[in-house]
Amino acid sequence: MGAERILITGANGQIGSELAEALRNRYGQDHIITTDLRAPAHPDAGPWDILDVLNRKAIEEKFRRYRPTQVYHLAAMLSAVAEQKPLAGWNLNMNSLLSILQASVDLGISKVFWPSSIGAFGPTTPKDQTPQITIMDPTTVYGISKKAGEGWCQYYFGKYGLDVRSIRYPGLISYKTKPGGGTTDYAIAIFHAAKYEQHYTSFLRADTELPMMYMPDAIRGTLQLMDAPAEGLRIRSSYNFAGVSFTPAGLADAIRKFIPEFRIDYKPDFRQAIADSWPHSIDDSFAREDWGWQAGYDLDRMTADMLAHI
Ligand code: NAD
Ligand code: AKB
Repeated sequence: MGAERILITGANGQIGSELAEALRNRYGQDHIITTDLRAPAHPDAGPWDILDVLNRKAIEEKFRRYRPTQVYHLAAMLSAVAEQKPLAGWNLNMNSLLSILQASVDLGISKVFWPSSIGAFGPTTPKDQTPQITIMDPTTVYGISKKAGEGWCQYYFGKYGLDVRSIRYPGLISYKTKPGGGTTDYAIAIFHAAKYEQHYTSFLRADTELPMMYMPDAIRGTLQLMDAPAEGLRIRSSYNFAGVSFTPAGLADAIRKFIPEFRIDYKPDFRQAIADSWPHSIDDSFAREDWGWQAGYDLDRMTADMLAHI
């Protein structure tokens, strides 16, 4: 295990900051190199470097310098921000992935992780228990980039044998790092507002059901997929991955079990249309069968833990 060297891009973000901590606990501090556009919040946590993933030469230079055995490519623009600047979103999400995939082949990286999203699905995708293999007609630039990215991952596996693995994350909920501008971010902001103001105005309607997951489950599942024997992985585009599905009204009810005076009202904005195009719940039976995935947190357990830590 100690021989692994892992480089993470976009490591200062919501997922990267917790993934880096988990990987450092497992492989040792010096075996994980975190990279991003800026210095990390905790520069003493382990080796870090500046890497702009839009700079292909810089990617190659860092791969040569650190000789990683695995790369987690997390740098991206999330759904709500990308809708504000679609071409920049496409450029970052697509071109960085292509550079990482090609540099990994050229420089002999043995394993790559890249996250897709429930955003890769669209309005005519079956909404309940969305199957692994189904209609994918995303209407956001974020979703278009995730769907195309899945195709490229599958292509690099098939053509070059690159061991690239991927998960379609649902909306991730965490308290350690702020989210980066997604449609599911209400489900984090609501906890801060509930605890400190006892009131929250949701930018999604009360009945907007979306697939979500608590970060500790997401990190555990990601490491589980990366540990799985390659020959058992039937999916090389991206695995469906389910935690818990709920609506803003349902989450407010769960919070009221701990903060009875909490109030919520609703002022939907442009993010409503994005949420309306996404599934309600996910069938993750391929992940369960291929690498033993099982979510640990339900809504009440997650709510209790979030409120205890915020
Ligand atoms: P985030 O926005 O919190 O973090 C992204 C990081 O990328 C930031 O630290 C940012 O500084 C960095 N970055 C931006 N442009 C860069 C560049 N040119 N070069 C290097 N770094 C750059 O995102 P996140 O929530 O941690 O998401 C990570 C990945 O997981 C993304 O691919 C995202 O689409 C995917 N994902 C996230 C969620 C979620 O709910 N958080 C759900 C599904 C998929
Ligand atoms: C977003 O809302 O953009 C992300 C995601 C589900 O991909 N949280």
